[in-house]
Amino acid sequence: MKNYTELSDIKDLQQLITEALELKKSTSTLEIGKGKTLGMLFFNPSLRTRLSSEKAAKLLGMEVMVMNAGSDSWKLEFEDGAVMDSDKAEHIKEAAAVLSQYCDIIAVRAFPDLKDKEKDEAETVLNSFKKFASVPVVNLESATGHPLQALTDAMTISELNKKDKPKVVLSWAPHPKTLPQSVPNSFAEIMQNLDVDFVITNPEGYDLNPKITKNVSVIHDQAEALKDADFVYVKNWSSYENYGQKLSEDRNWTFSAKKLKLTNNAKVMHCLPVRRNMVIADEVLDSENSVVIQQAGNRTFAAQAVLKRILEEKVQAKDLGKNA
Ligand code: SN0
Repeated sequence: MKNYTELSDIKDLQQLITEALELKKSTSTLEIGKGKTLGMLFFNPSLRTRLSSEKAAKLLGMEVMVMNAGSDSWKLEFEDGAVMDSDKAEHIKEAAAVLSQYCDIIAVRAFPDLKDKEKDEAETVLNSFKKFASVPVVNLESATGHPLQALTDAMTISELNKKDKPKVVLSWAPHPKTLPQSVPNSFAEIMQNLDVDFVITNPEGYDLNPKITKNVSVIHDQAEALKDADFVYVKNWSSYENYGQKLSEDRNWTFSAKKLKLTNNAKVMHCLPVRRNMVIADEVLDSENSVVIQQAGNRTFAAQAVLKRILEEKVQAKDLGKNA
């Protein structure tokens, strides 16, 4: 694996999931990352992604450097040819090249602005790091995807599943803010690569990008969609059609005990942070059905599997005498 910026960077999903589950059982720190540094840049807040990635890197023997790029560093300019007379003091060309001398892997979190669909879909921040860094780049949630979360989700479903082909439902929920489509996009993408019966349910106007959902059935009647579900992934996202807008805060979509009763005693998932009693009711989050804590725990091992793959590829490339 050269970079991990999108799910298509994974060539063997089942094998990577197996490896992540094996890493979870292992108690030893590996040597492969010794003398190597992971640099993480956050343009947005984080709890799990930051700490699980740091832990994953350390379990591989790596050193870790973290920076809140939005507040601690110089403001970065991404536009080619810009006359830099604004508040942006440093161009990504220098920043990425310099960081590449300090770090062996650069990981970046950069949410969408949710104002201009084309601009967000261009993934300027992530792609600029890919373009101007000379070391591998990892996506810690970008404008359109959260592949580390999706790998964790797939790992958690594999770990808990007892059926040949479980029914998995991605269920929209109300939220006071407008949130990215990144988490549901990546979840929808990875579910299409697993042997599951996958359904999405959301109110009208909240259909995700059809290029991502492809042939997945989208059911606007939540009760119908939840029938016989073995896993329910609850998540809010802002409208894709009316880009970045909040069209509804309909509490009828909150995932409550009543909704849970419609399922096959489903395991309930969420990437966290979760707004209690808005997205998921206390009675569900505090029940045996909720697996959100186990899911968050798995973030470490999904990240560890990915970082390990990247380091292995670097070692291989070096052995072959290539400039890795
Ligand atoms: C982010 C999102 O993409 O939905 C990160 C999830 C991993 N979530 C939020 O920004 C939630 C913020 C809030 O105020 O609840």
